[in-house]
This record gives sequence, C-alpha cells and structure tokens, in this order.
Amino acid sequence: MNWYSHWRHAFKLDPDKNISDEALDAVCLSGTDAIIVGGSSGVTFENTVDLMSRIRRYEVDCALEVSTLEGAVPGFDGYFVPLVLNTDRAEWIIGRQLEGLKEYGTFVPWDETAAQGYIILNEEATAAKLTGAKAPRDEEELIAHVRMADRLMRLPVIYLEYSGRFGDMELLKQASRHVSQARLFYGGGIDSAEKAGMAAEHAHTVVVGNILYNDLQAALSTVGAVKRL
Ligand code: 1GP
Repeated sequence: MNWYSHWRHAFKLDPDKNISDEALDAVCLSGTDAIIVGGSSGVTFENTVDLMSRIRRYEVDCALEVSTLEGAVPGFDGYFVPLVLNTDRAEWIIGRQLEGLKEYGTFVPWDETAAQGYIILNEEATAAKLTGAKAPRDEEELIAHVRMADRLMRLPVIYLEYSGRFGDMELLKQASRHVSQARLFYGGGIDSAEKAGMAAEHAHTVVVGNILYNDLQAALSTVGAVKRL
C-alpha cells in the first residue's frame, strides 16, 4: 500500500486560482479522499504555500504535484512528480525532473514521493500546449504508452489527462485493462455525478478540477458518485 493507494476521488486545486474559505471548507469536508495541489501555469512558492496552509486546517490528505522548481514546497502529505510520456521534448520527461533532483535531491521525502506517467489526451489542454504533448492517434498507440508506463518503467501512477474536456470512456476502459501494477488516475471534464461515476468504473482514482471553480454543488456531487461504486 502506498500513501495514495486508497484514493478513489480527489479534487485538484490550482494555486493560481481563487477559492473562498467557504468553498474550500465544503471541498475539504466533502468526503473526498484527497486534495491534489497543482496547475499548469502561474504556480509560485507563495501561492502554493498559501493554499497548502489553508488546506492544512483539515484532516484530508493533501498532495502536491511538483511541476516547477519554484513550486516545490515542503509540508505536504505526499508529492507527485509528473513525467509526460507522450511528448518528444525530453525536458518534460526527465529534463526538469533532473534539474529538481540536482537542486533538492537530498530533501526529497522518498517514501511519500511518486512519479506519475502522464498521458495527455486533450491537445487543447494548457498542459499539452506547454509540453508539446501529442495525443496517441488510436487505441493501439495509447496501449503502447500504458505498457511503457506500467510494465517497462513500472511507474506507480498512470494519469490519463483530458484536462478541460470529458474523455473517451471506451479508451479509458481499454487502457485500464492493460494496467497491471500502477494506479490509474483519470482527470478531465468531470462536471456531474454521472460523468464521475462513468470514469470511476474504469479508473482507480478520479480527479475533479475546474468545475470546482464554476459550479461547486456539481463538484461536490461527484464525491458520492465515485465512492458509492
Ligand atoms: C486537471 O485532470 C485534472 O489536471 C482535472 O481536469 O479541470 O477538466 O476537471 P478538469
């Protein structure tokens, strides 16, 4: 068991976006298994510390996705380090991660740190544009990526990322069949209990992001839908 192995549902909060104390209270007490702090742009040490200290008032697990050197902040329960598997720009696969290890390698809490193999399927997502990710062309190519992450690299987490758009559940289902040891995270476009439930049928962990900032009640409704299954 890893520190994140029991998570079925997680909310992803962006340090660069505003959330009121009332909304944060509802999110942290929603029954979700965890809060993941992360974003693709505008993440700084200050806004990350600020959000962490606000979430820290609650008992819910709180993890940081470390995507920049500046945003590496101590004090979280756990740390994810994303590796983008479907880009040909090496800086996003191991380059920046190596820079991070050169700088902070001795301080990394290894027992609470896990790599995430990101497969970005929505090319319109900020993360895809930033990293030059090219969505797998078909199921075969997606499964090759899953095997690379799960079997060859033995990454502990595979993250099928559709950020901003609800994904193809058939592709998610096919991907899930080829995962042997990793935890499969799904994120993207979940804005209702129904969609959350669909993703939860195939993913180990369902991540809900943006809808939090647009329709809090809809976001909260996803927790029960996932955890019921
Ligand atoms: C983003 O996968 C998460 O990294 C969630 O996506 O914001 O579209 O819910 P959404």
